[in-house]
Amino acid sequence: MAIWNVSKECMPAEDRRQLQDARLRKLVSRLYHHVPFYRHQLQELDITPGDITSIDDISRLPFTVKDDLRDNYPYGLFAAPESEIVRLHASSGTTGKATVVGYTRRDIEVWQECVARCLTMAGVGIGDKVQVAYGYGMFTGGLGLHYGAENLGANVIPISAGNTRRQLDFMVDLGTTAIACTPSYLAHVMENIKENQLEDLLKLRVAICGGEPWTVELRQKIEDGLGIELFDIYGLSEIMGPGVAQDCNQHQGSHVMDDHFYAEIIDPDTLEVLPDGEVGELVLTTLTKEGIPLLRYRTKDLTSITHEACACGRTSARISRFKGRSDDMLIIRGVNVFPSQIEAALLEISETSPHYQILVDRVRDYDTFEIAVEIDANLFSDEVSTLEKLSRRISETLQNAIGLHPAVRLVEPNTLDRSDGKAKRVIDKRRLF
Ligand code: DLL
Repeated sequence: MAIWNVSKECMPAEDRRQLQDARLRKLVSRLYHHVPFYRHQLQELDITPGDITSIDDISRLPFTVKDDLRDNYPYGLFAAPESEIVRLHASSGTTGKATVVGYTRRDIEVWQECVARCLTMAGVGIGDKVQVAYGYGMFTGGLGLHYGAENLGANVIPISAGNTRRQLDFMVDLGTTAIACTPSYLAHVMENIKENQLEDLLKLRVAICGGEPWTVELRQKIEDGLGIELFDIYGLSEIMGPGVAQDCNQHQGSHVMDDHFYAEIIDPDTLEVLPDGEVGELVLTTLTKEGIPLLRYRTKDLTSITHEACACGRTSARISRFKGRSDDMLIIRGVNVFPSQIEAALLEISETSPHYQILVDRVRDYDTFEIAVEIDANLFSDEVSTLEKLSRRISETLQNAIGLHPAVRLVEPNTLDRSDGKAKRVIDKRRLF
């Protein structure tokens, strides 16, 4: 079985630092000369590229937030000319517009390498059959895992998300040894495997799960239920996609690919950098990206970091299991959703009022998603079919806006709780952390 050369992940701390120093210098110079947004920011701070000499200088550099990508939509933060961009992906923005990211050929190579390194950490290699059940398309999950697994030399089964019956047929017939999908989808797949008594027909050994928060309890339940080992892969499209970090077989935190992504933890209120072990917001700088490199991107994901070497021999920084987010983004069935997107979509429908509630729960490890909307009391005297049509229209509008079909419940005015005068927009009953 081919294993990715782990020398990069095991390099001595001093060598790693030197690499990061050199890469940060090059990055700042690239941004200063190619991205007006960053040039203005650096000029305002009175920083020229020559002032940044080592990775320790990173704390002098400005932060980037998701809204900066939205404000410069779609190409404003690109540092490479259009002719060098070979792929575009997108994820949810906080309002109507998505966040668009672009990759040069070199960026795709680095991404493949990072995912191949993650798969190697999970013991996957040549001869393995990797069923990629993340969605393909603008979401980075499917293609990210696909190219990484192919780069490693594994057999890729590019089935994409959904259609569980077909997933099971191929899993059995093709002898899938590794599956890559969201943990909640894997829980659903497990139920189906059990219902159809397929356990003895499977060759499944490992699962590469991520894209949404999940608990150690869910991991344990699936590991016990299927007799396989689960790995926790992390990433976000603004930085690259899956493969920014993953846990090894020690499962003591996720190794950050920190020859490519420099990780810091900050206090989200004071923006001070926190020491190892303290929980705060993960901030990532893309040290080698060409298409859309970002300085100190605030991920809003809450975790802590350690720089202690791991028992597996890797010396890269490790981040602990995520403890939540510092913003209001929900991840429902693996899809990122901002309440502001839902509000903007509802406001397009004249019959709805601005009073709504988003209810999310998890039933048998699967997310349920309902929107309750107050509508004009007079509408309730209309025929039932009118209300059904309105519900359908709301659900379709939301499907277009956020990519998910919620159940819609139409309620009379003043039904939804507004205690303290503040609307409680989101009721999330899932226990994710
Ligand atoms: O979810 C990339 C990805 C795909 C990662 C497949 C892993 C597997 P986005 O759609 O931009 O990218 O969403 C990124 O998802 O900021 C986290 O809040 C959350 N997230 C991703 N992986 C994990 C994980 C992809 N392993 C956002 N644990 C991130 C907890 C995760 N949260």
